[in-house]
Amino acid sequence: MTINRRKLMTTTAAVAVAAPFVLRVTRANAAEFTMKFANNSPVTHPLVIRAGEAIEKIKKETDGKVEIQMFPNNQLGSDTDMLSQLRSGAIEFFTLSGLILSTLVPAASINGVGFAWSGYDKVWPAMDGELGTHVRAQIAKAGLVAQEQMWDNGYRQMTSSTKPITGPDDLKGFKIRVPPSPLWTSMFKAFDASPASINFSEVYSALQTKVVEGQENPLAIINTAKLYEVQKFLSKTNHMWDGFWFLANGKAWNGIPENLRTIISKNLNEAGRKQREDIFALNATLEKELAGKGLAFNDVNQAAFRDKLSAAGFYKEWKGKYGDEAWALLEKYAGKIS
Ligand code: X2X
Repeated sequence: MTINRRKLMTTTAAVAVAAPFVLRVTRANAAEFTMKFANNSPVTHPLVIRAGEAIEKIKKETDGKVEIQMFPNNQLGSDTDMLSQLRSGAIEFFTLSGLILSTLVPAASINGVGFAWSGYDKVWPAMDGELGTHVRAQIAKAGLVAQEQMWDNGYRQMTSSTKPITGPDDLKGFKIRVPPSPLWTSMFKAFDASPASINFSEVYSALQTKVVEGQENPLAIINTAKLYEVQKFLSKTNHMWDGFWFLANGKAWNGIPENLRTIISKNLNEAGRKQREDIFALNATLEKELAGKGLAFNDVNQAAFRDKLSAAGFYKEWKGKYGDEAWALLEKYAGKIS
């Protein structure tokens, strides 16, 4: 699959190089805006599949004026690299976890506060409502544009190659990979674990070579990135909810005429809503599938983890960082957090 996709990308690049010669004779169909969309997601992940559909529709509905080339699976580098590329305008679009975006826009990690969300019935109204609006306003201040609808990454689960995580005590000294984001590091430090910030592009090999014992990710990522090949245990901690903002370089975005922007946004948001449904459906089937692939599942008592975070002052610290106003928005949707 990866090889095919790479071949496809090579072909696309070759076509793009040859395009100027073609354009002389088919001027009417020439794309006016050829843009790049990069992401970290495996090619079989619903994000890549639904974005691919949106890209086709955008091309059709703009009569070929807008052509978006997708570079999935960290083909253009790590999340950290791609965020730089987005800011410089080397790429126009990028899907990024709000938690990693927080390295640039601190408010953007707020949806990832540990054990905040009891279910999607709370998450989506928040992110489609005032909490999302608050974060998007902060993103705009950094010169980036976030589409209205966030895409789902999912509820995150802990995996390990050494032992199952059955309660917070199992995290003591546990060498765990976390994405580059202060909230992640802070939370696992509060558990007395030993977190290492590693971009997703390096996670499989970090687990394979045992640089770290474990990692945490939603089921759809664990499956599509084949992390079950290098992990033995999966603890259903549901410790954070994480989603992807569909980001654009602000300058590039504002350079697109409004009528075309409307078509792009409509299709991206529509695809995002479908992608949310895909992830939701996968959550119902993936436990069985991953168990079949050799992962041993266990449940946990979430309250024990939350109590440990409270005792470590984690919630107090992050409430202070986000500020009372943002925290009140989080609690308005998620319920009281302490
Ligand atoms: O880096 C990760 O673990 C991932 C794939 O979940 C994110 O994009 C945050």
